[in-house]
Amino acid sequence: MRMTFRWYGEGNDSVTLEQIKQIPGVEGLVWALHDLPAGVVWPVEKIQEIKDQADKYGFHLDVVESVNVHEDIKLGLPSREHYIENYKETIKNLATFDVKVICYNFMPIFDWTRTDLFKEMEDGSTALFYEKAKVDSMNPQDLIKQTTSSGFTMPGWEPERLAGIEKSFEAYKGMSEDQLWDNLQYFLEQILPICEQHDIKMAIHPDDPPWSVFGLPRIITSEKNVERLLSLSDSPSHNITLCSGSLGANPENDIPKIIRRFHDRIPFAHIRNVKIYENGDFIESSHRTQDGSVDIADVVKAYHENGFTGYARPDHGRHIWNEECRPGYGLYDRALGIMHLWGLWDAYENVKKGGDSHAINS
Ligand code: CS2
Ligand code: MN
Repeated sequence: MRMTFRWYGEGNDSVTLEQIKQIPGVEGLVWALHDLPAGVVWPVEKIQEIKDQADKYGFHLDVVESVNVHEDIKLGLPSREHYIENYKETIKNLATFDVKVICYNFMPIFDWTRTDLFKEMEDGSTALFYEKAKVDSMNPQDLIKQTTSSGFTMPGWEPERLAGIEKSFEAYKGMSEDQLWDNLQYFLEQILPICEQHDIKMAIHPDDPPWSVFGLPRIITSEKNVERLLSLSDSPSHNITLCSGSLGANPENDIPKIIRRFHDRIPFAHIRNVKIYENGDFIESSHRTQDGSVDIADVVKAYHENGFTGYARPDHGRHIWNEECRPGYGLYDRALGIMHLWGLWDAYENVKKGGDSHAINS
């Protein structure tokens, strides 16, 4: 397991590289050019700037999250050709920096959806919260106003990106899940050969939450659909980012089982917990199994027993100790998450080596 940490870039993140460097076992940054809109080519000079910053701390940039897919590609419009060409150019540019994994998603219009970015928990910490009845009854414009009024935005919810939202909804009207699958397949058929040439793995992020919101089609939602996804292509470049918290918001998704089944197609693991309530609400709890609904100890076991050598990150965290940060992306709880994941990993490693505690260091 190769531990990484998501970083939004200088001036765009409350967490510094100096701080990340002090979290045990973090070897790389999960990064992106967050100021560029979906669909443009990522210029080499801009990638170089991040590379220079990462180099100072000895971090690799093997994993990009995300190169966002332009809406016209998801919609299957004729203009997708232009955006697919741009995507290919971006892949080639990333390859010159030795990038190994590109995370992306194929969710129409919205990235992850929550109703409360700072929901207070019993212990006084706050966390990202999803209230099902609210999403089911609210119109998306109101939700956008509410979640952006705090001064923070979630990635994918930037005001610029959401400006033309009514038009986007109009465009998706009547689109079936099968059409969205076709548009994903078309996109993959174009880009996977380029990825293969450059030894890059595409790793799609599951839908969050893993069900339809606001009547939009969503497809990366379940074990069955992960199977369908992976059957779209046998290319070694066609893979999944297994996000335990996204898929785990549906109690029918058995995350350790999904990992055991598809581990050789998971180059990138997002590991976090989520506590599900009976009415369909959920909150992002601490990483510990006992605090949420996903068996994180078994998630790590599933990776460990399959000799996972891919990249991992703690994904979101709660906001604790009065930290001011991007929703879900503070330093403290994600650092605690990393130590929890290492604790589990090292213990499984120790058991494998025969239970001699000194064996961990040998
Ligand atoms: C989120 C997403 O769960 C997550 O990892 O932070 O915004 C994620 O980065 C994208 O859906 C990946 O494209
Ligand atoms: Mn995730």
